[in-house]
Amino acid sequence: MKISKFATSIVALAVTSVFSAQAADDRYIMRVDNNNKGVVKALAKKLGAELKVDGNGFIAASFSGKNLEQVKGLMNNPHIQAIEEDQRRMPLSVYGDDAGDPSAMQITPYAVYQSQADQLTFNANAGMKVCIIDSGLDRSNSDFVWNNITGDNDSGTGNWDENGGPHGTHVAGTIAAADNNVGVVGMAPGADLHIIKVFNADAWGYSSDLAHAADKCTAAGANIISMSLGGGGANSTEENAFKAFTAAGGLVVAAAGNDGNSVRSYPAGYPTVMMIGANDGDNNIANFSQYPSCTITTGRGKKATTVTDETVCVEVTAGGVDTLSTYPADMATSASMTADGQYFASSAMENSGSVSGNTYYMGTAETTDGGANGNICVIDRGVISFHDKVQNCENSGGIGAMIINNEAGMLYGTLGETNATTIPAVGATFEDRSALIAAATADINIGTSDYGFMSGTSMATPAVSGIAALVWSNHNGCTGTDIREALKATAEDAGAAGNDVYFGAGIVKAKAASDYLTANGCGVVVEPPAGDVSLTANGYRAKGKNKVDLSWSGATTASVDIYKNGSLLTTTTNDGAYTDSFRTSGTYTYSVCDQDTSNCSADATVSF
Ligand SMILES: [Ca+2]
Ligand SMILES: [Ca+2]
Repeated sequence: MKISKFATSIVALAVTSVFSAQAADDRYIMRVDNNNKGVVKALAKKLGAELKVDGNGFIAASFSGKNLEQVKGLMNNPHIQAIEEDQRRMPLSVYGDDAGDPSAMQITPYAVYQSQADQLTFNANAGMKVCIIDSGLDRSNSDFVWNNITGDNDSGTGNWDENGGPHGTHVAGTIAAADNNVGVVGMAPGADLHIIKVFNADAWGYSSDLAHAADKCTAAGANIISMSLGGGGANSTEENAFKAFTAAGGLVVAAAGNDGNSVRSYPAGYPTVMMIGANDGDNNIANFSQYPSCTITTGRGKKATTVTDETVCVEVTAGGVDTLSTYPADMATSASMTADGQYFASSAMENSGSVSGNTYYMGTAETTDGGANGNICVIDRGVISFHDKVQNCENSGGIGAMIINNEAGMLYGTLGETNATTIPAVGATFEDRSALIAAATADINIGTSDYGFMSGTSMATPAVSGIAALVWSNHNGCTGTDIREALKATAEDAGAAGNDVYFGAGIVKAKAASDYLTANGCGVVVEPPAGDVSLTANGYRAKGKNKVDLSWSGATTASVDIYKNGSLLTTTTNDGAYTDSFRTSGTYTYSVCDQDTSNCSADATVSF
């Protein structure tokens, strides 16, 4: 089996900010046929309105000091189909990165806040060590406590502290970037790391590499193995390596995969490995996060049996969309932008450089405009290409350009394949539009950086590994399985109510998990929530009879109810096994339930 790194995108973009622009008041939307828009626009202007948006089938304008009824009275025109208030729309991000430039200050990524990692202190004396199997950790990044980091060289991939692409360095920063005054901060800042490089620029390895790597993690004394990688197909040698690591008290964490489908990836799909999905800053699932079912079917056709097992699907999620972390030096492209001295979110479009100056609002920049000379052009998206807008700015003497989105969110774009422009150009969010247009001065900076963004379950996985190290460092008498159970027991439910295939138990919460262990101690046998009884049914013939061996786990009552084809077959001791015996042929469906409850296993079916 080939194993691949999981990263959906290496996004070269900016320092994200959470400033929200103040929407202009007294704004109204008028619906009007495009054919008659000119008449209505002229009338509005004549009445002192300021045109805000010239849309398809509508215009938006501000009428200073006028309420809706007054505007309806003024704009009493047969071409206008409707007039309504232009409601404010604010950015909805629940969690955001700090605003700022990570080369100049320390930025806390949103996932740290979302997972409560900022509410718990990493205990460096507990000796927690995370073994990262990836593409190496590049020594050129200074945001690590390098004395706490070891690694293994591999003849096939080269030195562990030289990058085989930025992936492994990004992953390592999410776990353990130092809490200093620069860059980012990891979930378990400064934690001991052991780096095993199994990928290089070709970006894949094999199951045998992982089995061998797991042994190296053990030899290095690691508590946690973190794998932002995977591929199709189970492999018993590989599975046994992770089983042994877990049995010895460790925790193994791996990515669900980024294909946005229900395929089960390995190693994440092995029961001893904790599978991690990715969510965004708004507690939504990432559209790329894989969601395999929690059931396993064995046997074929009539002999097929199905078992529910919550360790073969996503167990928890963490932030993994637009995750800011460490890069090998200068390997990331970044943009930063300020307006009137405050940081605003931006994305790098094209052309490196650093400019500062006065701003000039160019509208949609469809022609050159002498007002832009010597200034930074503030431009609305729409009508013509990004490239032509920047070209018109530059041809007008403009020194830099910001193009503002015309729909919610950040404008990510490039200037096309034949870029004839040279001035730095960035994208900006629609939410910041008013503030950016109102600003008198701006700075735009596009350059290389030691910090950048990636998205993937690869980014959520080290977040959980780091959170596990953080929680575990405060409860170091626990086993890895105790930590895994505590993270699941205290995850915040998201998506569909209760456990679901996208989120598993939900979004991990470090403080809640630590409090849970403080309250309950290690070694707590977690009572499975409803629906967690698992059942296998094995059918065979013996002594002229059809026999079905049922075996189950997860039931919590002293006796269990066994149902056959929807009817109660028997109530028997909860000892995990029962054999049914009969002579008739046909298809038989079994389930096992906590006695007198509806907490039941999934159906298991046998045919004779
Ligand atoms: Ca730092
Ligand atoms: Ca849920």
